[in-house]
Amino acid sequence: EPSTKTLATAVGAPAVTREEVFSGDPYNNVSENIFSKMGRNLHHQEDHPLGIIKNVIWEYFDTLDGKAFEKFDDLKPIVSTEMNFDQVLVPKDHVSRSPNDTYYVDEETVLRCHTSAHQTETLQQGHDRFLVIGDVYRRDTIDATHYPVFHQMEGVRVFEPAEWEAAGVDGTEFAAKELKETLEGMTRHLFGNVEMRWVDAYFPFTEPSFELEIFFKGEWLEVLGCGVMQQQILDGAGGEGKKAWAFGLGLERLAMVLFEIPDIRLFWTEDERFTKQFKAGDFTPGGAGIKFQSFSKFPPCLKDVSFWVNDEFTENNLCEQVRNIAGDLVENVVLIDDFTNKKINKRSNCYRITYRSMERSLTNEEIDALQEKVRETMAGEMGLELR
Ligand code: FA5
Ligand code: MG
Repeated sequence: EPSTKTLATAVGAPAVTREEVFSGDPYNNVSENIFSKMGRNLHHQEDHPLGIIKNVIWEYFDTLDGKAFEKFDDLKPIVSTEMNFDQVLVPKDHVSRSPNDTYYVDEETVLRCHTSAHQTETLQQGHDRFLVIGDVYRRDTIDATHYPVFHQMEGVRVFEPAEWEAAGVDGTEFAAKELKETLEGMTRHLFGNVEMRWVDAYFPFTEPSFELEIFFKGEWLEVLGCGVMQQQILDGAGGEGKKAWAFGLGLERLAMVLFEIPDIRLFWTEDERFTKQFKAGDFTPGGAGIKFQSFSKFPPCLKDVSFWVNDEFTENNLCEQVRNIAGDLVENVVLIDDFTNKKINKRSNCYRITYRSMERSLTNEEIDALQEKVRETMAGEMGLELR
């Protein structure tokens, strides 16, 4: 039954009420499953893997010369579309604005899909070097590395003309160089002495834009996105004539590789076999001080469902329904067959849903009941003709 109380929050974090999230607006697409994650504030727990990563990065920014970076870890995740998209120059027709990708409270209010939503307001308040960390929300597919709620850290630093003039280079070049040095230092602080490479990237809010990759445990891994802030953003936030850089990173991704956490659902478990394995003081660069020992390899259960695709069908919508029904018991949803019957001009898809608990063995009855509900929802609410 939906609860009417305000969600419990960690100290210092704002409460999120049902009324704020469920507006009754026809545009609203937030689910109970998503609401149940709001206010958990995993990043406020210092012995949680996300709290550990947050503090290790904060500690690095405390060691830098000059004025300290200010830190914001309790900004409300409910923001205007203006903040989430317009202020950071996301084009009107960008896919991320679609209700297929973003959770809308109403047509002008969303659950932030990135911490970049707070760049402008924080600059407007006069802060010129800061870090913002928080939970962000995205409708997405289901697998071991994707979850509809995850955590990001944003960093912004503003420079005065005197700083690049003294260096004898232009502002953009100066900011880009400083950005790269700072983030290489942060990456060594997290990963030790790893091989790194800069890759050109695109973000609407930075130019030039880069991604930093590291060679870690035999693979190239994207660590973060960043760039020199579009001048229009800085100008609109009271920074005319100045230059700034910005970066954004995903904390789960870093924690998963550093601590060898195999499934993103684990961050949300309250099972002590998980939570007791992490202690803030044990962190060492490269993560060797903390290694997650898997406690559960319960058997997976695979269920296939075939149907004729209709015009409204999207994979994100299916995944949202499956999450609402099965919660964290769903591990993976993958398209395994896609064909068009030319004679009747209909397209058929088959999805394979993998159910598995991180904590216990599931019974056949339990899984059959979940799968039956998924099928009912597909045939009912989603209007699909099952095969
Ligand atoms: C952004 O969100 C940009 N706002 C980052 C940025 C900030 C760039 C400032 C430039 C300047 P992107 O969508 O790539 O970029 O997400 C950043 C990180 O979030 C990714 O590298 C990844 O680590 C993480 N991430 C993205 N989607 C998910 C997901 N569904 N689950 C877990 N982590 C995710
Ligand atoms: Mg990316």
